[in-house]
Amino acid sequence: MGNVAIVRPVSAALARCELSFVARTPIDVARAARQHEAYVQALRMRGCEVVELAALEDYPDSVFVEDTALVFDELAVLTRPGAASRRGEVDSVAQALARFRPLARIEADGTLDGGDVLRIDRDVYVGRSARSNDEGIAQLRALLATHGYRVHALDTHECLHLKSAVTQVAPDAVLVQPRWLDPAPFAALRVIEVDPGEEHAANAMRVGGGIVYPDCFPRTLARLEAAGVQATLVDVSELQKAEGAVTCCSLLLAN
Ligand code: CIR
Repeated sequence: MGNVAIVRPVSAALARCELSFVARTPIDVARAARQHEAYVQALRMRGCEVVELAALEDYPDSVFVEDTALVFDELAVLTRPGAASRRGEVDSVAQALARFRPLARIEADGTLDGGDVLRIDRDVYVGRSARSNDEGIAQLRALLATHGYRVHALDTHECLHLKSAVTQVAPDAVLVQPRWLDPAPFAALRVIEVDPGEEHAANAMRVGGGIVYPDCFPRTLARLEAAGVQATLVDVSELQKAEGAVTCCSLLLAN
């Protein structure tokens, strides 16, 4: 069984991205594009077949494809992103996903960003955030109920998305930023906390039996390695200035 990763190149307009909890600093878009290419290469090294969508130059945040859809084994759910500036990113993702899955869609007035959704087996954790509202979460719950998934809404604090605060790093382990999320719902798993000095370190992308992980969190990396997690490191510093990280640049499908 392999993985397909759907990605999209960096928009030339990246510097006009949405920002919520990160201060705006100059972004070197050419460097961001090179970092994205290296990230895509890291996905290939971890065994992914990569499907690259056409660039959407008029959508500054369009490299962050994770927010536009949720992919399950049985179906894909197109989101209605919480930021109005991002809603036009969804249709081209729909075209690409239609090859792989039956499609469903979050409808107005629901909002949902893929970055707020963490699936662990049949449990689907959804951040109730500025981007994902109760209506969007209720629609997702209804869509997934017939497929046997349990949807749990979780409150996050001071971060953009649920997956800014927690990601899965092994079948039995999550990586958590406890300042932004109460880890109690994950007590049945091993909970690895980020190093307190590495605020944004909780976003890891689990793929190919290990993780793709930013190269700028050495102390949290040491904790992950001590827990037996194998990491492929990437420099995503320019994408981090756009409040992105590693999960947000892919839609991952198991096939
Ligand atoms: C935004 O605010 O929508 C983008 N600047 C960053 C989105 C990052 N997405 C993610 O982590 N899933």
